[in-house]
Amino acid sequence: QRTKLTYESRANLAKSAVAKRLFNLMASKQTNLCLAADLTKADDILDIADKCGPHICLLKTHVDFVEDFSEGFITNLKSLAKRHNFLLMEDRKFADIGNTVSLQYGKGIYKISSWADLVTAHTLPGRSVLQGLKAALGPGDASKERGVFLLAEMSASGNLIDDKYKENSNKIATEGADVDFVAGVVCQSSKTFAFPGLLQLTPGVKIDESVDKLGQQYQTPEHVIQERGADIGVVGRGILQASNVEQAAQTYRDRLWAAYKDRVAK
Ligand code: 6AU
Repeated sequence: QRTKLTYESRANLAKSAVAKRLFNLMASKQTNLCLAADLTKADDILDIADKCGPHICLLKTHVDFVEDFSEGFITNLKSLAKRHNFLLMEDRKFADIGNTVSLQYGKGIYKISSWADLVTAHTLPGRSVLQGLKAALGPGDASKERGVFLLAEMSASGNLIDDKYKENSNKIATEGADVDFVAGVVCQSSKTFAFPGLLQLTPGVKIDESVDKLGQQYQTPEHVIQERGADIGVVGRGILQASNVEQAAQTYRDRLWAAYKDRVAK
């Protein structure tokens, strides 16, 4: 069973080089916390990345709502990622035809492919979403340094994803020529896929609140790791809105990690 294996052992099973890197980083740094840095000012993101950097394996961005986005912001973000040893994920949720996602990934103001180790994509368009993203990286072995997390489930109440969609998303993630480009799956349950070389990224993690006003549904760190099978827990407002963000990051890190240690020990 996937959830019983350690991150170190799963690194060896990963087909994506970035997934391998992330599994090993998590194991050596002892953290399975992803910070959703959902802030609108570049300096605020850099500040929180610096404060929480020692506690996270992954920093997740939504660059399309950063009001003062610049190349300098990316340069600084990359140097923080290097200093504190975490990877960068742009949560772009690509969902268009191959040609369009290729342009959205590689071009425009954000040039996402030039800096984001990982991106998210919906499986709605089918396999061509992976082919399109790969095409933006040009010839050569694109999947060595870049990877994709496919959305197979969502945390929003009333979302339209059904069992058939999940099953087909799982097939795209585990079968075919582009599996070396898939680092993991964004989902809510360990039943969504079985392959241990993929990482399960689960958002909707908060210690004290079960919903927000716009449809988000939360579970505790222990619940997502032990009952839902998450490998990485994504925390946004649980940390961002704390009076001491560093301390909050430490708390989420400790609880997510302890839940993982418990899971593999049992
Ligand atoms: O902890 P929060 O609710 O403040 O933030 C959750 C973060 C946000 C969402 O865009 C994202 O997780 N998210 C995703 C992802 C990661 O793709 C999928 C999903 O189903 N639910 C969700 O909240 O940045």
